Amino acid sequence: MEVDWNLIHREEVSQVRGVVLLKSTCDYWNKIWDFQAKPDDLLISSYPKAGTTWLQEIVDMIQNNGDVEKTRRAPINIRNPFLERVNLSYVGPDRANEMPSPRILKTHLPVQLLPPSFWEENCKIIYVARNAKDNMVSFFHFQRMNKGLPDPGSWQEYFQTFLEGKGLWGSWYDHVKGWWEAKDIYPILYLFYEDIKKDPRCEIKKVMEFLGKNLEEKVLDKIIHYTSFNVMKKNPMANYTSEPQMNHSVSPFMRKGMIGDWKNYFTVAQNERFNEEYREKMADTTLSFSMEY
Ligand code: PPS
Repeated sequence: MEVDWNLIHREEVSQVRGVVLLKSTCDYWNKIWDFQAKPDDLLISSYPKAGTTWLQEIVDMIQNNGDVEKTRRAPINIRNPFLERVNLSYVGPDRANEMPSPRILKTHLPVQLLPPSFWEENCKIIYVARNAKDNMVSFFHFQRMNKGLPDPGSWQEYFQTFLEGKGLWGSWYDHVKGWWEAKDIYPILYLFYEDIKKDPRCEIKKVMEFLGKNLEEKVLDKIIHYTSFNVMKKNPMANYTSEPQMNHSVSPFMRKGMIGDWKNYFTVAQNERFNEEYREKMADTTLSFSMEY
């Protein structure tokens, strides 16, 4: 079907407790905050563009014991409702409420904005974090291609917005650090995009153990294969090609899937400025990232 891009409008933003979110999310905030989680819900959480879809596919493959046909039953955004996403045809909490348990849900909310029922029900949560530089580059391209999101402006403008923590879903620093602290209190498996990329077997095993699954090595081999970047890029149930507001000819959702692409975007001056701020903002945490392959 031919998409008329003029009919798709870039949304405005607003704020909840100082965090920039889509206006539709803010308008529905009470409903999102009151969302009732169930004890057997599994939540996949991340800052946007940190590897959410990758984790969603890994978890679904594990839950379906490596059965690829079952995993391809529906597009990924239908399989795993996006908690705080709301638009004309989609209300995250309603989608989740209509779904039978056990549910796998997705969120990009910073830890302080997670609906309290997830903590009350002691739900298992998998958080995936990605180094800030690659995360920023990926998000910039996503806002260019996703015509429902605000225009990111030029790379230089976007760089500034990101550093100031004024982009969508708020500050990357607050996000990754907040969830890092929460993992010491709640059942949270905290993973890194870079680790999954370097050693998918080891990281997928961690997810399996966290989910209480014990699958044979040959099933694990299959999961590694079907969740690899090149296979997921071609999988219409995982690559978001059925999402009308995304224009993949501007930049595909499955764009590069690599560590270190930031080197193709950061100028020397931007890199110096970034590194200086990074040192300051990460001085109060034990959390550390790899930005190189
Ligand atoms: S979203 O919209 O927030 O849910 O996006 P998210 O899925 O978090 O992030 C998209 C980026 O993850 C890359 N990706 C992968 N990388 C490696 N392997 C696999 N299997 C994989 N699947 C998705 C995707 O390409 C985006 O990163 P960039 O750097 O833009 O390519």
